[in-house]
Amino acid sequence: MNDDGDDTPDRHNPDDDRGTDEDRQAGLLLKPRTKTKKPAMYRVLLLNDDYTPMEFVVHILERFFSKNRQEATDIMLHVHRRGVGICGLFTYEIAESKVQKVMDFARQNEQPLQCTMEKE
Ligand code: TYC
Repeated sequence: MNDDGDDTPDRHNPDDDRGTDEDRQAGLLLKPRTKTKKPAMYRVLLLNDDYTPMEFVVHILERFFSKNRQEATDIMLHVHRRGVGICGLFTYEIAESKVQKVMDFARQNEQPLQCTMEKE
């Protein structure tokens, strides 16, 4: 609430820096915005199958997701037992690129491994 009793920006009061709608549209908002929007994040997932060798999946996790041998083995075994597991959380473009690279690599090596992404 400002001094004149209503709740609208008061252009005559120097302490009221909220600006009018016209000011905002003209880019004249005096208070700098501190909020920066966080990008939407996407989980990259590996799916289990009965054919892809465990060692191949561990290699994928090391090569494309920078996991160490222990982390890669844990994720691979999780996928093997539960059917699906998370390789990492990325922005849309990075997630899309990871999925493409994994699918290309699996195809080149004639493995049926499936990699996909979903919004966090
Ligand atoms: N289930 C596979 C096997 O027994 C191993 C495997 C794990 C395959 C994870 C895919 O995303 C996967 N050889």
